[in-house]
Amino acid sequence: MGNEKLKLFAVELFKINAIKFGEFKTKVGLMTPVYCDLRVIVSYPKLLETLSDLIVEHLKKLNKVDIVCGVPYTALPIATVVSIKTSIPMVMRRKEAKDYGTKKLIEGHFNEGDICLIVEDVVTSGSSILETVRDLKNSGIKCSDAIVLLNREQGGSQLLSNNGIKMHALLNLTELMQYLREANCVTDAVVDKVKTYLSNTQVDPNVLNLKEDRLKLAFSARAKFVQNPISKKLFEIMSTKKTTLCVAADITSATDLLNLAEQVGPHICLMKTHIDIVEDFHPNVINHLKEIANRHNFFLFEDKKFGDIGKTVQLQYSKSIFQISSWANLVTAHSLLGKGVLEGIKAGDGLKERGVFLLAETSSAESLIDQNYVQSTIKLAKQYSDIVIGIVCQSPLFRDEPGLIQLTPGCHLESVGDTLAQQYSSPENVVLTKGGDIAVVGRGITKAADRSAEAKKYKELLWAAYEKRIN
Ligand code: BMP
Repeated sequence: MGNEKLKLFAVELFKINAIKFGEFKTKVGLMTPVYCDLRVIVSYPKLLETLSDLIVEHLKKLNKVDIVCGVPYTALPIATVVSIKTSIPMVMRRKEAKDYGTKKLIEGHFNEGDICLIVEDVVTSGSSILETVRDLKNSGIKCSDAIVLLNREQGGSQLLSNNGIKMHALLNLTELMQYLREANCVTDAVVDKVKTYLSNTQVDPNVLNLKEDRLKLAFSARAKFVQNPISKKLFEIMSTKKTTLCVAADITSATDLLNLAEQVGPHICLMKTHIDIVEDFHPNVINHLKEIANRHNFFLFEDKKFGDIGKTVQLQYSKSIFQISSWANLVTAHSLLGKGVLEGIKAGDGLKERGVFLLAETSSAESLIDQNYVQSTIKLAKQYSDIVIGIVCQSPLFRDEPGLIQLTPGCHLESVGDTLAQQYSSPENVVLTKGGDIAVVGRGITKAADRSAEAKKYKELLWAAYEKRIN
């Protein structure tokens, strides 16, 4: 791999605008004076071939590899050409979280223990490579080396090496700047600007940690990612009681509500209420419920689905005959009106330790929620991670947030739905296909002849599916 070849290649990249200078915003929101985006290379087959040749030359110096994998998406075509030129088979990593469970994470044929070479265009922190490595490793593939075109020299190499990956960069940013200067593509001022930027923006590799896949982690390990004390305690309850069952106590009689709490208490982590459907409600009911919840070690969770302006939510949460904030550690909220709802809950009087499950998707058929709404809900949840402890949804929308809990309603062993648009899945489906951490079961338990036995059955099925998932 001669420097001349690389130098010519660097100039070509500059000419096709794959390397730009100015003021750009990076993926993590920081400003940078240099931006490298090799997505355009697919429009220049000759350059794509040159890059692949440079990678192949380097690849020959490494130990034998069985397969190659490009980090999606930019490096996919690069890896494809490398694969064709070397006859080394390729695999592809799926990036879409939604496909988890229904589709494989890694496409292509491979054997357990195969050694995979990672191909990437540009490395800043190294976290994109690590996400790909994580999925490859979860599929039984070994990874130890990554060939990359450009190392931006911002801590990526160290992070990768901390995680057992040796990075082989064809170019680093300092060399690139030198080549472009020599070819008169940039001025001394630009070179200096990039130099200053580099020395000011070193990422500490010790603070960079790859977020682990929620679906593969034990609850006990996930507890360390959260700050909210209720969330921490909920993970603890789930681990120690070995239960991910939330009973939906949609009961209209106060006595029956308390009966249900006694019957299912030993088997649940959460009791979800719609307290405003209790026809003979009296504040004393709450005292009894609190005592039962304490004794059986579960949390009370009012499914109010707050969705008004912040001030109204604050009043609905703390006032009224139900005084939700005085007894329910957890509540649900809609994200439709944005942050005001969460601010309203935070501003309410009542229990200090409180948390919210934000509704992103529903089990009700033909809801009006679209993908934009779903993604904005997840974003809001991340912004309010002090109060939002989880998401109510029907698919694994957030795999890289191990601290967030997925609550999935619509779980029933026998029925497929009701006459009012409710849709059901089996406990195994909820956990393994839909990615649910906690499953909400209402009528599947409340209508059973022996509610206690039925709750135990659901608890055990859900727990077995969870163990299968993390193993
Ligand atoms: P059941 O299992 O009996 O269908 O009860 C489901 C419970 O979960 C109800 O209390 C309902 O309000 C709630 N729920 C749901 O069914 N789907 C959702 O998308 C969100 C919910 O809160």
